[in-house]
Amino acid sequence: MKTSRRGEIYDVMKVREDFPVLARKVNGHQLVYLDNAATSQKPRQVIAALVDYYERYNANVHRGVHTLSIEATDAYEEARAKVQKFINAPVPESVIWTRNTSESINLVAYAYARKHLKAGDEIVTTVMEHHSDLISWQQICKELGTRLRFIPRTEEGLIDLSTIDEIISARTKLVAVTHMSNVLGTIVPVREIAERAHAVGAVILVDGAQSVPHMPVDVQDLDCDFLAFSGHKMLGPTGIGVLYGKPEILEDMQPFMYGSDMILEVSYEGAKWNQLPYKFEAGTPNIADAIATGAAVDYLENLGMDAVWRHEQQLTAYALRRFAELENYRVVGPTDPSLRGGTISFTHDQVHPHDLGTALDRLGIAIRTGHHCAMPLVKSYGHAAVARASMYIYNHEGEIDHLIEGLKQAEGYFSHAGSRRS
Ligand code: C6P
Repeated sequence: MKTSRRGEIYDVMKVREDFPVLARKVNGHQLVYLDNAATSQKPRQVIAALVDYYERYNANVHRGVHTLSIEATDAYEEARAKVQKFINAPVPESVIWTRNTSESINLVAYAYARKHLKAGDEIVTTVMEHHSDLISWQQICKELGTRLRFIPRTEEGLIDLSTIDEIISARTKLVAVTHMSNVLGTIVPVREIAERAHAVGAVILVDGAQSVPHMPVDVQDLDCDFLAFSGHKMLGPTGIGVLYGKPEILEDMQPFMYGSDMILEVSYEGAKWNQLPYKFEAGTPNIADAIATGAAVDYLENLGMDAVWRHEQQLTAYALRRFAELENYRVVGPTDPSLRGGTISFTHDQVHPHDLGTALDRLGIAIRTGHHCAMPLVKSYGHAAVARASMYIYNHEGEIDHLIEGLKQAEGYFSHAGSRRS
């Protein structure tokens, strides 16, 4: 692993040069972008891959015999192979392009759960899921008469496995858990949960929206049956996501959507489905964004996912130390940096998170405030909203210092102005 002159794992300043937007000024200040859990910024290499496709070989895939179509098809399938390698999937056919994590989870809910679950069965999730990995299962339960059960959290915000053998039982048919909480930063012990799920004959879906961009994720090592994630949180474009599935499970599933490319043969009476992964990719796919996601994977592989993760862990440890210096701010979630990622939610004893977010924006610092699409979790801490700073490969300690100074300023301003919204 390479270490830069400043003792960083890779040269963050050099990496920053690849991200045009990071040179921007916002409200007269140098942009400090700490909203990476919502979406990451994009390097020139990813933007160039998009431009290159549209300028040189824009064509539909899997349909043409002309040069442009063949080039587009090759690039589209190469990107799939890059993703396959990135998550160590056994075969490229196990990687399905979707629109985002939400669609990937919905695909499993529609095409797997509806076929394999029935009234009386149980679905198990955790209390720290994003709405995408909660509402789909609530709806399936309403429709099929299945029961939704929750793995609890500890006071500190870690997953509590003490009752796992009771929660995941012979009635459990599907387990759906996040790999890293988008609110608490908590890393969920997915491998242990997968072992328990498989011991009772259930399948496990992992929501990797917040883990795949930040740490090495190996689907064979985790032994998950499904993994869902989004391109836009890992340097790629919006509108593209991935569903990994074990090939034998995908084979046994019905298509999620119907149309062109997902069929082998059609008559007026019926149709025969195409092979994997095309069975799940109806219609003209998001070709440009898939190819650009391949470029994003190249970028991350070039840094090395071990290096990316170590960089973020160091930065998280630094940020948590700096937060601990603040008297009236409270971190919501685990404070041990080895148990969490670089997504740090926090509150102030008096100042509303939205006011903090607005005050920081005046200083060019972008954070997110609200319930972060995990309303029940945020509410369980007694809050309607929290502020959240989330880091990525290009953030550095100097930016954390700006954040902390900004928070001190905001506190001073609002204490005088008397902000006490609930
Ligand atoms: N969380 C956040 O600011 P989509 O929007 O489909 O790409 O990803 C959904 C999703 C699913 N699971 C987790 C753990 C997530 O964090 C997200 C997206 C963003 O926290 C936008 S709400």
